[in-house]
Amino acid sequence: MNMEERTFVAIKPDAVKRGLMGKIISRFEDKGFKIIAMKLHQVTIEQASAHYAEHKDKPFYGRLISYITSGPILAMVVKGYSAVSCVRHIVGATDPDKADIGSIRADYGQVTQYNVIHASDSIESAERETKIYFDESELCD
Ligand code: 3AN
Repeated sequence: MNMEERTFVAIKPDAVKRGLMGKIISRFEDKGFKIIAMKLHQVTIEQASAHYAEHKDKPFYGRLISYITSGPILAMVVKGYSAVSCVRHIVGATDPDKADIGSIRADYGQVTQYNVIHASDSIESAERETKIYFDESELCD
């Protein structure tokens, strides 16, 4: 059964710099999702390390932390039916070259390292990631 859920989404620094925020936000609004929190935010090293803790032993970890802290992100909490899986579908596979045509990463990205956008992979990750970037009082739910 479809359930209303909240998920955490971040438009990454390269996409903010490229002026893609409006186009990307439209994808979620066009689908009918509600954006219940949003802010342009410079990620701190502490937030980046907390967000990507599961990747800390990966060879790309250092580059990932530099990338996500290289300029402001647009952090959002998106709400809707099956939001976690549906948003991941709209976002596309991690590698933009393998992402479905029409997904955000396929349309706007070229390589995995600069893949435009982040979206939580489970309800638990969404809760955890939302808390890294937002106070509960900032959510207009
Ligand atoms: P997703 O963001 O699709 O859930 P994860 O959680 O596997 O993918 O990876 C988190 C982030 O780490 C990716 N969005 C990407 O920026 C970076 N990343 C993942 N794999 C690689 C890789 N092989 N090379 C460079 N960066 C990577």
